[in-house]
Formats: sequence, structure tokens, C-alpha cells
Amino acid sequence: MVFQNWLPNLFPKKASTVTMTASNTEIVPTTTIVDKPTPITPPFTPTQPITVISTTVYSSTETFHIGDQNIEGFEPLISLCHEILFQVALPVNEFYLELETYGTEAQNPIIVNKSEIAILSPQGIRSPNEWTGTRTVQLPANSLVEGMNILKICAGDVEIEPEFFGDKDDFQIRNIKINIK
Ligand SMILES: [Ca+2]
Repeated sequence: MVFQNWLPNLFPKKASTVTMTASNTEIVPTTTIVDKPTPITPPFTPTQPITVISTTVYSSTETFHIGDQNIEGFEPLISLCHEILFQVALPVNEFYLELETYGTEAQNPIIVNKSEIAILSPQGIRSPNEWTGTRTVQLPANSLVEGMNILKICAGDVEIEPEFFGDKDDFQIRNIKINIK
């Protein structure tokens, strides 16, 4: 006589063992039922390369007149340099200035933290007295320091037909942005 003892599968989510036994040695089947392990999926699978988005650390739509003369049609003169303060958290891989210019005719220095690091060049002999589109000036990221930084856009020497000895360029700037990546 075969005696079968079926254990009800009350807890199907757990591994369970159902053993069929017999009173003699004729049949001793053993069946083990084990739930399939849940496939392990990685928590995050990037499907696209991560893009580093630039951050604007300074932005102004105001118009500033840099130079050494009052000029009709220009905004009132500020001074020989326009100074911008901005905050940065290092590390920074890219650092650039965007702006529109009106009337740049000289090699106008861009100074960051007291070092001259770039030139805002003449905008062209044919169109010195009109607004340009957005100009982008790449700047060396290693000129930045943690925290507060100072960028100055200054008037350079007029080398072609200066109006007087020591004449500095007079020009306007607007829509200024300082960006980092
Ligand atoms: Ca001048």
C-alpha cells in the first residue's frame, strides 16, 4: 500500500519541498520545488552619454560704455574698464564670455583676477559702429579661483589714427554672459 502525504502549497513565494514517501522501499520519489530567483537588474543603465550643461554664472542685458571719451549716441562713459564679480565652484573645465559689442577698434584686454588672459578684438573695419551678434570669447579655466572672481573688460590703446596721445578705444557692450562647464 502506498501512502502519500501532500503538503498544501500555502506559501508559493517561498521555496518549498514536497516529499512523497512510501511505507516500503518500492517508491521513494522526492520532488523539490524552488522558486526562480528574481533576475538582478542594475540600478541604473545609462542609455545615452551624459551631457555637461553649461552654467551661466553672470548675466546682464544692460549696455555699458568703456573708454575715455564721452561720445554722442553712446551710453554715459563708465571708465577704462567694466568690472564684473561672479562666483564659481571648482572644478571648471570650460570658461567663456558671451557679449555683443559696438565700436571695438583696438585690442581690448580681458583681465581675470588681475591677469590679462584674452583680447576682445576689433569687430571689423567695415562695421565698427553697429551692434554685432553674440561674440564668444574662450577663456582659460585655470584662471578661475574657488569662490569670488573678478573679470574686467578694458579699453585698449587706439593704434590706428588715435585722436590724441594715449587715446583708448571707446566701445559699448551689452547682453553679457559668463558661462562655465
Ligand atoms: Ca577714446
